[in-house]
Amino acid sequence: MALGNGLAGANGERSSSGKSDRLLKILSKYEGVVLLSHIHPDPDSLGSMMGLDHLIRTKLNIPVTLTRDGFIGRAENQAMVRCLKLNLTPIEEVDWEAKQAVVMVDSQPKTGRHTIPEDLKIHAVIDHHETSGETQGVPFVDIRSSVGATCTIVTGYLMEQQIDLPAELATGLYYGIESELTGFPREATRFDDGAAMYLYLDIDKDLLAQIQNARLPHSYFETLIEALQNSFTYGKLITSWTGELPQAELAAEIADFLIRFEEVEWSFCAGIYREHLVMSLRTVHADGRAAYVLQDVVKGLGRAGGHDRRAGGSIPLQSNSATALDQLRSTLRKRLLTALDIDECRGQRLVSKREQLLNLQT
Ligand SMILES: [Mn+2]
Repeated sequence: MALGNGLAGANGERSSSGKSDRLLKILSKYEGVVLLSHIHPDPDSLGSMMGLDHLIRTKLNIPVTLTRDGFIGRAENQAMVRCLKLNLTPIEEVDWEAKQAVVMVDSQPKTGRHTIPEDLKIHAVIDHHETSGETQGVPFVDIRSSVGATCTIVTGYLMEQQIDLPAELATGLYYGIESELTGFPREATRFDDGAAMYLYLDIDKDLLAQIQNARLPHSYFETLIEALQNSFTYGKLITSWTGELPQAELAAEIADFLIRFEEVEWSFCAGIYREHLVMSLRTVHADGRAAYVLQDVVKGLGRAGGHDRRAGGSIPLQSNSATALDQLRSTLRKRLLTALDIDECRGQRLVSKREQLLNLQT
């Protein structure tokens, strides 16, 4: 099928099964495989692990362990795990044996996004992030930053190997791609669309709808109103500050929501999660280099990474005091304004205090 060749050639390669053949050859020397993804796995990580699990078990018939680093908080992601019956081993419970190969998906080593042992040997890295990690000495590396989702790359492997996809797997891979490609401008290539099309007929549409429309907890609405009440615009930028986040991924959801505000080009949201300030940055610009902007903003304080339109980061909090937190926020705000070339100015509330009070009285 032409689509298969297109996907396999995403990296300019001519051979239609080169990458997956090489990956399988490397993994075949081991008795089992452990699949890792970044902390707080998202649908792209989960779908990629599902796809590789199926690929490895079908072709090599060796046991595969899917892992979970940190918690999965986002309702849709929890629904994905539940509806698609994913069996995830908490990363701290993994027995690191030399006989097992370790495959990292949707992230790269030494990017501060994992809680694995420092010296753990990684045998393969499959990713699409713009910001790079350390892959020296890793036997198999397939990083394509132009591709919209890691699930697209993994779907390509399954197509190359001509493996039938159970409905739950097709659903997982499809949702992984879909969730990475939302937003405008789309960060996608024809390979992403080709993979999505290839998967589409095999998806369980009811399961997909259940995941997309996952029921939301009370804390979601509380945090949302807190974020809206603490949103400020500075010219083309909107910032939003929340206190404790009920789950780490909420900062990203709020930044995604605020970037649709017609008066801004950049949105930033930060909240506290487990002694860290968790941040998300979004832009409407296709070539916005958001990941590098956020890396500049957190320089010397924490870590960040991501893509052109979307970036995430975190800063370990030294102290819980309100003053220290205020100071950190003010530093980040100043750095953001500088990085985005916005003159120092007073932020305008998205919803004025007067309106907030009036709303309470009605
Ligand atoms: Mn991804």
